[in-house]
Amino acid sequence: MNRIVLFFIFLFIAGSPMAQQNAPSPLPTKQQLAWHENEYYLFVHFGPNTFTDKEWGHGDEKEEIFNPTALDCRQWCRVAKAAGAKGIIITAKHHDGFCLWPSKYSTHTVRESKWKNGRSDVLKELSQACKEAGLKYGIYISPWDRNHPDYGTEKYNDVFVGMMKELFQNYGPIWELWWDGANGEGPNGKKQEYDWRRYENTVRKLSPSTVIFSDIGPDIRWVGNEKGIAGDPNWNFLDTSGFKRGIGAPDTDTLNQGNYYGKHWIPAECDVSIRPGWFYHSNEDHKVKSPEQLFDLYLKSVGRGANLLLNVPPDRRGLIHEKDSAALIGFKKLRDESFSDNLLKKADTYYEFSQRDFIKKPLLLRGFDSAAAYYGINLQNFIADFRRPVTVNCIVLREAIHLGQTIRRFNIELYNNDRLVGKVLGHSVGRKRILTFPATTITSFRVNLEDAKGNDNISGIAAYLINENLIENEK
Ligand code: FUL
Repeated sequence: MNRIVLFFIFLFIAGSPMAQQNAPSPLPTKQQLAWHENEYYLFVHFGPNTFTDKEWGHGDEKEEIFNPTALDCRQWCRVAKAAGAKGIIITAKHHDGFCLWPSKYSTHTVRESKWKNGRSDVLKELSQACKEAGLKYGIYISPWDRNHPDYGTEKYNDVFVGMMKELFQNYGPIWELWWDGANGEGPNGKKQEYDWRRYENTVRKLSPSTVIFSDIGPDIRWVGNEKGIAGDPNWNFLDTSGFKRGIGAPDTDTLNQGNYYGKHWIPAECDVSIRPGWFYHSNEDHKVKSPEQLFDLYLKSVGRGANLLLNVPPDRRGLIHEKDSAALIGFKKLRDESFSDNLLKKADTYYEFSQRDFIKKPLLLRGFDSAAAYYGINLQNFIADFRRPVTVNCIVLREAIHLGQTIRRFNIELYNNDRLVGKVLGHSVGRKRILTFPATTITSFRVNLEDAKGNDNISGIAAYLINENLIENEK
């Protein structure tokens, strides 16, 4: 066979589904693994838009309009803590270009505002408050800048890099950095050629432990919508080659579900606002999402293996509004009530053909709320025997994702004594999979693995009976 024919045969084999299946599956980095464990945290949109009732400021707003009357970042942190959120990500600079810190690269900052006579720095206050409260601190910075005179020229890339240096040098450690992919026109009508490679190198050099979010990572991907809903299935993998941030990004369905055979571990983060807008508008005070709506979003984000970034915009005082904090506390209460009593604690757990209690319960339960640092159990033929009738409507699984994400399809048979009384189907698992179904009285359940990419490893299983009204089951 001549070389050309051999080359084409190689190409054919390399591109075949079989070869893809045998390719090693990507694994998360240490930073990504830690990121997964912070499953839910707050987003804070704050800036001139808060005072002008806009969502996208034009960049020509006078600095003096930024004038919170009672700003208190400790209050934000108290609310975040009470709500069980693990951190706060703040819009250091939104599209209007206004900097919430006194950047030397701009004349459109808190320094030029009247607030505290220009001697103010929201980033510093929040970074301090997060440290005191033990919360993660993250920063959103929009490359798109509708104010900066250099925007649209090569010089602006220096400005953007310089700004990021200020952030990392003065306000670190920064846990997550959020790059918005939007690229509109600057004050002179020009669009910018973003030097993403340089931006990324800058961050990696200054702070290797920071995870970077954008449409396509490198560490965390956008989920493809602003409703807070991850795909079902949801893969932690994405192919990024040939794609760009913003307009050149993969289509939103792909971002929503990821690529099963994707080459990179780039998990999804679900960003959504507690109100219709990202910024505070008093006419939306009666449109704050209810605890039940937030719980539903939790099921569709964290419950599908993604993280939830919930936006709670401070008002013109610079405080989280009472309505929002009440909803957040209600949301926390619903999560606590729903997931406090793992019915599996009282069950025998084993594999078919194995001795009862072969699977040590601590193994199943210990990994549940902490990073799983050990080999998990397999899913196939896993049986939980409650030895008495119990009513359940929710089963939660965790994949040992430090070993990868492999489970593609499985089902759970529900038995009442020997009678099959229900069957629950599932696709991806990932960091956490919350399956809900109509309440069913059972004495045991059994899991069957239908398809997986490689060896499957489960690090936690739990069963609950949660308030029926919180569950919206697909019929
Ligand atoms: C988008 C922005 O245009 C919105 O204003 C908001 O900041 C959202 C989180 O990202 O791209």
